[in-house]
Amino acid sequence: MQEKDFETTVEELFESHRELTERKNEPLDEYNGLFTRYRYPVLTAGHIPVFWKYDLDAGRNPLLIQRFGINSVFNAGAILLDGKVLLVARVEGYDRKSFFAVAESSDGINEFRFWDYPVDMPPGHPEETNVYDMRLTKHEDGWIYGLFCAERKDPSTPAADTSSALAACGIARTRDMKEWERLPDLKTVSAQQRNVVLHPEFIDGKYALYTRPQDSFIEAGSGGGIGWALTDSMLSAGIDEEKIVDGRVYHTIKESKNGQGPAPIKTEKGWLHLAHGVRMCAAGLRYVLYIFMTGLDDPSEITHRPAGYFLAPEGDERVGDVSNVVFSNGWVEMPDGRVLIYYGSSDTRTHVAETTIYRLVDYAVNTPEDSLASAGNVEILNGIIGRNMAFVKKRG
Ligand code: M1P
Repeated sequence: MQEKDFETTVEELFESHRELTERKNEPLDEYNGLFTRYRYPVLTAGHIPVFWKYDLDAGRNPLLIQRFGINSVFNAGAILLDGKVLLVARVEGYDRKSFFAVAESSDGINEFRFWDYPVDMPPGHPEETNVYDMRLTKHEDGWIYGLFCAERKDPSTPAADTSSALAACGIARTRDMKEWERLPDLKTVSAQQRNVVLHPEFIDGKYALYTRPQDSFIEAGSGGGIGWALTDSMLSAGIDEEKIVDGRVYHTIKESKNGQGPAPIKTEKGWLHLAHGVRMCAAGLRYVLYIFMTGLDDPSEITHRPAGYFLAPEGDERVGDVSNVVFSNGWVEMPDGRVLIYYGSSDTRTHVAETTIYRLVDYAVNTPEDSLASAGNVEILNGIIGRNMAFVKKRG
């Protein structure tokens, strides 16, 4: 490549990156009363700065070859800080390793831009291989905590087994999202943990965690479900007991496994929770998002369980590295009552959906529960139809 070509290509790369990050997002005109999807993902591999991927020195990289490929940007933790929405994205390289990187937007919908450097997160264990899916919690103790999955090769398996992994809950804290202090991983009696989330308030003077105990890396096994546990300290967090607050249920959207999404949001009617549910089908695992509400007095007690899913993969969202998946570990309550839900689709990209606290609470409180059988659900449906018939007849 000639030097002129090198410079031209560099300029083109920066220009197409600028066009992508500055593209105005548009709400989609599809009504369901629950949320509004947006046309474009807010973060993709294309949003990664050019200067992360290429060595931009013509002497060192005369062929302008990409030196650090990024495969996907998904499953982002979210926080509103100093008027900006910050996403801590799971960025996965061509090398299959994930790391965290902060992207910032003024309105939470448009123009997310990555900070110059990814998060500098020290490993919590010498063998730690992969970290992902950070949940951010502004805790009443004044710190912002990031809890995430920290994964390494399962030491109990033979060396020839190069796919069995061990998942633990990594913990870090920060005040400004820039300097992170890595704390010891959560000590737990369960064999593995993923999807652990810190509750924002103290409960009986202790830190409260939503957990997801599991027997093995993929399968929930005899564990599974969203658990609840208390720990005295986050500096050496440990739990002896977990109670399952939202278990797996036969023939539902969470029959294979489930997990708490972001930290719950406090409302007048209770704590609002977003979670993912997983079921098995001929196409493999299908991940959807659902909502539930827990009590203000006892955030480990479910008070409302609207039936089925809240948001499921649609259209382009259905296809990616791990197809048929939506996953959320970040949402933000805006000062005007809007809630911006960030969700990854098919382990590839990050989207936003917009709703309000008011709608989410109405949905949680007034949507019928699953009766857990076809006949019972038809009875529920007949009730809705019956109550609507006078209106339908009058309308003609
Ligand atoms: O591949 C789908 C999801 O699988 C895992 O979620 P869970 O622990 O509930 O099975 C995570 O690896 C998640 O990041 C991923 O999106």
